[in-house]
Amino acid sequence: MNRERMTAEALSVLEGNWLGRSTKPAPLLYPHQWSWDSAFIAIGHAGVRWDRASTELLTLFDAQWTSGLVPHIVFDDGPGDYWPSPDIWDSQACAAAPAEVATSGICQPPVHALAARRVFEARPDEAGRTFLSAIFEPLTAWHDYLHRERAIGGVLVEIWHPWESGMDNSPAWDAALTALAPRAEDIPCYVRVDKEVANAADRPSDADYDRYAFLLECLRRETYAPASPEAHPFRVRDVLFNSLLVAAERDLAWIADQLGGNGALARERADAVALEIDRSMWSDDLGMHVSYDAVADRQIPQPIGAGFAALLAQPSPMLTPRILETLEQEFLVPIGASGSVLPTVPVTDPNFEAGRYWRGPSWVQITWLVASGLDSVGSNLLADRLREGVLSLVAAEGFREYFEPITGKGRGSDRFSWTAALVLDIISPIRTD
Ligand code: 2M8
Repeated sequence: MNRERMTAEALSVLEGNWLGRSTKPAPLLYPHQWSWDSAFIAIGHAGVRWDRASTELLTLFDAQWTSGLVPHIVFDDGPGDYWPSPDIWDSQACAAAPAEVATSGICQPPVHALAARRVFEARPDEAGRTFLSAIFEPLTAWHDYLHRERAIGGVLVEIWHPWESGMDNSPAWDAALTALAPRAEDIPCYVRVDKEVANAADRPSDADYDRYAFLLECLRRETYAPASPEAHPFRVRDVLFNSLLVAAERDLAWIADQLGGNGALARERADAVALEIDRSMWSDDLGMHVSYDAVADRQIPQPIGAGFAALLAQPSPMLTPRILETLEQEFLVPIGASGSVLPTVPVTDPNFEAGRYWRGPSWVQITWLVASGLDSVGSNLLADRLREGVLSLVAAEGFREYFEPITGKGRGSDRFSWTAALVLDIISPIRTD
C-alpha cells in the first residue's frame, strides 16, 4: 500500500466507524465512544477532517462528570453488544454523572490536552480559538479531578481498575490482580461478549474478567468516588498514565498561554509529577521507568514498552542515555529496511505472548506516544524508525488493533480507528514546536 492509498483507506476506516458525533474504536468489538481512543482519533482527524476532530473531543467532554472525571466509555444508543453495558455501570444513579447520556464511571489515560493542542494547531484561526476556548475549562476540570481525587498521599495519580490504564491485560497488573483473590459471592454474574466477537485465545482469561467485574462492583457501590480511597483493593501509579499527565499539563499550560490565561499552576503540577516519576518509578535494574503498586507499596518490576512514554515527561537528562539503550537493546524488533517495532513487553520476557492482547503485541498508539517522547528528547531518528515500523506493519496487514512484533501479523479487530488515525498523523504530522 503506498502512502496515498493508505491515507484514503485510513479515512474510509474512520468514516465507517463514525457514530454521528464521535467515532467508535472498531466496527464490532467496541461499539461506543472510548475516551483515549477519541483523543487519538482527533489527532488523526485534525489535519484532514477538522470538523470531525473538534466534534470528537467536544462530544467526549459533553459527557464529563461534574467531578471533572472524563468517563472511559460514552455509550451510544445504536446497535452493538458490549459488556459491561450501561445498566452494569449505572452511571445515572450517580449525582455527578450527566443525565442525558449513559457512561462508565472510570477513566482512561489523560491524553486529551495533547489532542486539543494539535486540533488547534491544525487550524489556529477563529474556529480554532472558539474550539480551544470551549475545551479549556473542561480540560482544566479533568486535570483538577485527577490531582484532587487520584493523588493519594503524594503527587502521582492512581488508577483503580486495569481498564483505566488502557493496557487492560498487561502482565504488569498480574500480581496486583492475583492478590485480590475475590470470594465467589463477591463476583457479579456476567456474560462475556468479547470472546464471541474476537478470537477468545487472544483475550484476557475468565479469572481476569472475574477481577475486572469485582473491581467494577467495588467502585459502583461507591458511585465511583470511594469515601476511603486508601482502602480500594487495586491502586496502581501507572507510568504511562502519569507520564501522559505531565505532557498533558504542559500542553494545558500552552493552551492557557494561547488564550491569554495563566498556565503557571499546570506547569508546576507537571514539574512535580515529573520529578516524582524519576524518584519513585525509575528502576536502575531494568534501565527504565516502571509502574508502582500503591497497595503493596513497591515498584512493579515488569518492563513494558509503554514505560518509554516516560520520555514525554522529560526525565532527568542523566537517565536518558540508559533509557535509549534499554529501548534499543531490550525492546525494539527490526522491520523492513529502516523500521522498528515496539512490543508490549520484550520478546525475551517470560510473560511475552506474541498475539495475546496487551501481553506481547505492538500497539500503534503506544508506539506513536513513545515516538513523540523520543522527539521531545531530541532522538528524532529513532522516533522516525518507530513511525516507519508502524507504516510497514499497516502496509502489510491493514489497520489492525495490534500486531505480532516478530512476524508483523495483524491481530485483534480489523479497521481499527486509532491505527487509522495515527497513520494519518504519521503521514502528515501536525507540528507542535
Ligand atoms: C480495550 O479496552 C476495553 C475496556 O475499556 C475492552 O477490552 O473491552 C483497551 O485496548 C483500551 O485501551 C481501549 O481504549 C479499548 C477500546 O479500543 O479497548
